[in-house]
Amino acid sequence: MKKSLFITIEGVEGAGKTTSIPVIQETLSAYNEHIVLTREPGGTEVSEAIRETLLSQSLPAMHPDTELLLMFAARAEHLRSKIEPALAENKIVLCDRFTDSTYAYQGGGRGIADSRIKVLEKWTQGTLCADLTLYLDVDAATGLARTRIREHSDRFEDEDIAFFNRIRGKFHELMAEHPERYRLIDASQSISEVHQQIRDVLHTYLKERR
Ligand code: T5A
Repeated sequence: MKKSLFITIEGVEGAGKTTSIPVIQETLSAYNEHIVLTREPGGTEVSEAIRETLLSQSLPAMHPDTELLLMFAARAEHLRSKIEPALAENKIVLCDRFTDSTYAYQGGGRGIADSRIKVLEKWTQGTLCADLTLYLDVDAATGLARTRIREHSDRFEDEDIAFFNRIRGKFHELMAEHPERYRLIDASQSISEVHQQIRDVLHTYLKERR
């Protein structure tokens, strides 16, 4: 049985992705202790440099096409130098956001057509896609309220609520399109309830793979 797994975590800002990572790692380690934790945009030195540009508030606004191409530039580097080698070594790759975020943010949020994103997805990823996507669902206002207690925001967090409502709507479309890999987590619940849902979903998923 193949031990490598590519798992992505998705959701609007403040859904609780980062907070859930230790629970996900701990649950997965019973299956395969070789886990590579990474994130997008970012994950490698070059991709993290691109991330800084993407999230920077000190630069003037960038065109949505530029934003889209930078996301995929960061992803190409991340795939070639980190994700693909780890999967080839039978490791689990656990990635905080991946291409579904591009469909949600640059597609749903910025209005770029899916067909244009698909071209770049195919070019960059070929047939590689996540085995499992944990989608943490919370309404945009609740998620944003959780992040807005932070001292600093980034370029995306400064967008208005309509932008994040479109993003959540797009995640729901993606979930309907890919029921085989999407698992819905109700992220409006308390942190401990969210973590229990994640454990349950992962245990069921891993059991089905055995
Ligand atoms: N992006 C990314 C694109 O536009 N296109 C792309 O292709 C990709 C890959 C990345 C940005 O880039 C965009 C999307 C993003 O805007 P980021 O900083 O990585 O920037 O943004 P996020 O991934 O959204 O990180 P956040 O920290 O904002 O959200 P998380 O990780 O979902 O939330 P988390 O876990 O940090 O929690 C936030 C706060 O809420 C509390 C936590 O304690 C924390 O204080 N919290 C809860 N409180 C109550 N109940 C719960 N259930 C809670 N869960 C967490």
